[in-house]
Amino acid sequence: MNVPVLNQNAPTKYFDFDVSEDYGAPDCVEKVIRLINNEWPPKPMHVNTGDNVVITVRNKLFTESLTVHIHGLLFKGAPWADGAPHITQEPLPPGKEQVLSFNVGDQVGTYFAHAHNNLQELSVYTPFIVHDDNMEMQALGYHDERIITLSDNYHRDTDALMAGLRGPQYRWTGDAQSLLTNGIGSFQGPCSIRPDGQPYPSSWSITEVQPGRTYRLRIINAAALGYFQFQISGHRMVVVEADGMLIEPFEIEALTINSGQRYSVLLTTDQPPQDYWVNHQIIWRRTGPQNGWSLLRYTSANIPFGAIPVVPSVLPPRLPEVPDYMERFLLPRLNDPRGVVPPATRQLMFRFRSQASPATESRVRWTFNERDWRDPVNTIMLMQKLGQLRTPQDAAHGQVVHLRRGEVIDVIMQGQTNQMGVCEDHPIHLHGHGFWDLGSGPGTFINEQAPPVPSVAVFRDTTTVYAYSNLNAAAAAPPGTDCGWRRFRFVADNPGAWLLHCHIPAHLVNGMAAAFLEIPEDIPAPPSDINNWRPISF
Ligand SMILES: [Cu+2]
Repeated sequence: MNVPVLNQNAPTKYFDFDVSEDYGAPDCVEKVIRLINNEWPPKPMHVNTGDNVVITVRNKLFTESLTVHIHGLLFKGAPWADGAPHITQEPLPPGKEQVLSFNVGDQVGTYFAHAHNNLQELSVYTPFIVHDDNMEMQALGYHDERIITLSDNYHRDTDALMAGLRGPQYRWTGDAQSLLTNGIGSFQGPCSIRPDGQPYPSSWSITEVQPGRTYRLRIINAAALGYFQFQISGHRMVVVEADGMLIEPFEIEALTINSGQRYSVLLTTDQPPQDYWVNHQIIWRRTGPQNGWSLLRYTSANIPFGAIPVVPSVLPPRLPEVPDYMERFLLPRLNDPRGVVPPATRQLMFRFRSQASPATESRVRWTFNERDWRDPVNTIMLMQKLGQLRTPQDAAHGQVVHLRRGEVIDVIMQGQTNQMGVCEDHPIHLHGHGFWDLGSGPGTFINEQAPPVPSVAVFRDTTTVYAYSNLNAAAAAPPGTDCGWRRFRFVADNPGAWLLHCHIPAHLVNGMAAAFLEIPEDIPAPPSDINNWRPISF
């Protein structure tokens, strides 16, 4: 096995990542679910900064190919471990195993692993936490930590949803049926009884805390569609981390978090010992499930075993949907050099919208600069290595942009109305990089009229292009009308091929992506097993 990316002087953490399928009921309604290492909810993955990580991915699904991506990790020196399908590898077929090897470098914070092929990330995800010998614990003054993964759940299987999105008839996925916390939830009240008479194990996730302490809650949005407002009754939160970067702390009553984003908040358990409802609800969309409940339980509360809590009849009041509700507070910590924004050397504009295409194809495609991403016939990076990729554009139907070492790339994401003339919000994620998130605005981005670029900015990997106007309204503008824009900036310093895409999987599979082919001459040789996976039996 060729694993050149590991640091001989660092400890190595080994993980199995077996993905299989079974029947289960994450929200009390039975359906086909995917398991990680035979479990749902799966166990979080914990490593330390500087660790080597070796993950053996085994595809024990019956029909679907698989890739595993760790969202937010940079994979420096190990771009082949990124798990972007058809970009850094061909998807792993059923009955095969693959080893992902990389070093986490100096990254610290809250990340998550998820499957990345087709719509698999709807059902395969688990936290990936990078610890740092309690340095952040001491700096921030908390006693312990808890993970809260927010997601959504469709009763229809991902295969059926995929057929709708990519089949000639085009059927939008629609809203999820339930909102989950740490992989479980409740569609309509407590769980009913299984056909064999046993109760389903899920209803509401319970986060147990002791009184009189300060906890770091690592909050991950792994949803397919939901931009969430998250809050805990009776408690305020102090936000301290955004996508792995410590930020200047600020106190807030409710957090807003888009798909793919992570925040840490500090929570002080200074209230009377009892159960407190925790809620996440969908914002920036007019429809969707309203059952995003879980519990914060003080261990001293003496809740009788088996007691069934009564869900509040009303949701917490919805915040005003303004883009800068939280973003105006997001600033890097003073003296953190990572927050200093360098001048750009090159600007790239990505206009994106959805378009109806002829009925002989998938009827709706999302395009970046009029090009929709379709799976290239072979991996972009591998083709580059083999000398088969003469120009980046050879590889794909979509857009591949070549980046040279040291370029400072100013990216403008210009959102436009969809095929129905409606503006939507889109979480935008870049692989292989963090970026300085430089703000957003309504309408059309014009350089001369854009707000000045701040001298310091939060450095993260997932941001939002807001709808700004016309939110889910009846069509009021022709398709392709500018809705709003987002600006971010990054340095081309990580040789590899990196996906830039919408983190709504249903948009991604309909083409909403482009790729950067970055410093291709310095991309390391591929692992010896690339696209030649070892068989397993299961
Ligand atoms: Cu989108």
